[in-house]
Amino acid sequence: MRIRPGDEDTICALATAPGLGAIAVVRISGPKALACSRALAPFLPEAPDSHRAYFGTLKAVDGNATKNVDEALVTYFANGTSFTGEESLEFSVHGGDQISGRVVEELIRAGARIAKPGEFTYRAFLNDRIDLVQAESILSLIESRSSMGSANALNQLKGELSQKFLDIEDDLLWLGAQLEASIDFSSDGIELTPSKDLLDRANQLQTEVRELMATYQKGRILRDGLMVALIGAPNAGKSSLLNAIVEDDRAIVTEHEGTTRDLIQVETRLEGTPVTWVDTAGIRASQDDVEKMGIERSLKMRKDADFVVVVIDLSDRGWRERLAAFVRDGRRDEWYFFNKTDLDRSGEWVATAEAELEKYGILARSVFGSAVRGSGLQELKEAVLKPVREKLGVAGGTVVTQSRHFEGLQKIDSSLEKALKLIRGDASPELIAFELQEGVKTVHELLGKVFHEQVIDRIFKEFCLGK
Ligand SMILES: Nc1nc2c(ncn2[C@@H]2O[C@H](COP(=O)(O)OP(=O)(O)O)[C@@H](O)[C@H]2O)c(=O)[nH]1
Ligand SMILES: [Mg+2]
Repeated sequence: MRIRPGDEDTICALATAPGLGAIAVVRISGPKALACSRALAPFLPEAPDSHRAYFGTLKAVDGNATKNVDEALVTYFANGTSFTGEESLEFSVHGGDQISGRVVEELIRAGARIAKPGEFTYRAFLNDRIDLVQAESILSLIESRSSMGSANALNQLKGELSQKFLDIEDDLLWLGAQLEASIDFSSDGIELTPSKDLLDRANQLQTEVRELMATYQKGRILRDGLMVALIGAPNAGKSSLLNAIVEDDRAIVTEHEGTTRDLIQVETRLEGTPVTWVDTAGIRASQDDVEKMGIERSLKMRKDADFVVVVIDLSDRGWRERLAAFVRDGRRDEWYFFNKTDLDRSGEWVATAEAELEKYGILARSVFGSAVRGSGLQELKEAVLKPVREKLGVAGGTVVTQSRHFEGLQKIDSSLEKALKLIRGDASPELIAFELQEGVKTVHELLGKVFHEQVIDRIFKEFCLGK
């Protein structure tokens, strides 16, 4: 199928990562794929078998002479049977950029052009091999950073999420048809008597749309992982805690206040989920400009992070006042790490503190420990993981990971909301039908059934070359 200029060209590119490797794969796709390939791979028959690999020597003309380029395994895919839906071939050659670069050059000389980023996937979309949602899943699959993330992307590629969108479209169309059926062409004009069934189904659909929207947070964690911020007063031991957790000397630790001035981020994995720990500048009133900017970043991080740990130094005489201030200004889901328990000679710190924490109702969100001794770390990691486990639940189920899909669902939800209001308010059927139609349109945009040049460009631009 051809929509834009260049869509009918034969395209080629290196499909594997550039650099050293045992083999490199060059892919070519389009109406002239075989003709271009045979210029370089004369051992290919005029009518090769689809999905069959042919082995032979690649040859290139160099002045008057013909030179051997490499020995290669060339796989042929007939028109209509390949990933792109077009005639395609894959050249598996020896790795390194030299030979694969030469193959690409020769294919271009024979009439192909270099593919744009994501253009192979774009072709698959153009030729109806996949819809837009599936195309996006390919990118997620390549970029996924956890096994759960890649499993989810694979489900999306198989069409699980697309099917959900199609189901929504079906329901919207059903509602539209019911609506028409409930129009009463009486003598005094058009009257609408919506059946209870219509309202029920519309409500039910809205619930389903919202349930799907609710998976987005889980989807975001699958995709991006979790951001955990360590905040607190200067010298509470935030940097020491970071170093102890990631088991590496990443942040500078000194006995001087105001040592950490910028955010320090270290990524780890907890049960396969990427977790980024962020050490921050200690929060206090400061005259120093640089420190003040650092503190602003700490405060922003305290708002934006998925999980906040307030570090309190229990050896500090003023810890009660500090705690009171942090509880007062903080989010209600923050956790507290009471640090430096190794300095407790009386053995009474924890018990005394517990009574105090009970007053604030934060005992269940508190961990006692010592960054220096490494105690309490496991308990803290468990605390971080608990909401992840809850949100991720048991693996499986359709999950929305892309903001584009989430925004589409939001639009559908608001169309439904308007339609429901109109139905209840006895509005004219055309107005209701219009809102339902808007919902259907959004589904079409999501799946790429309507061609939005900017949307398409934005999606495929994200891909790497050769995909
Ligand atoms: N005894 C003891 N000292 C600690 C502990 N954690 C941090 N410190 C010390 O407290 C001081 C400040 O630590 P640092 O990690 O730089 O605190 P930050 O300002 O919150 O980042 C340093 O001298 C650390 O060695 C701990 O668990 N026990
Ligand atoms: Mg620090």
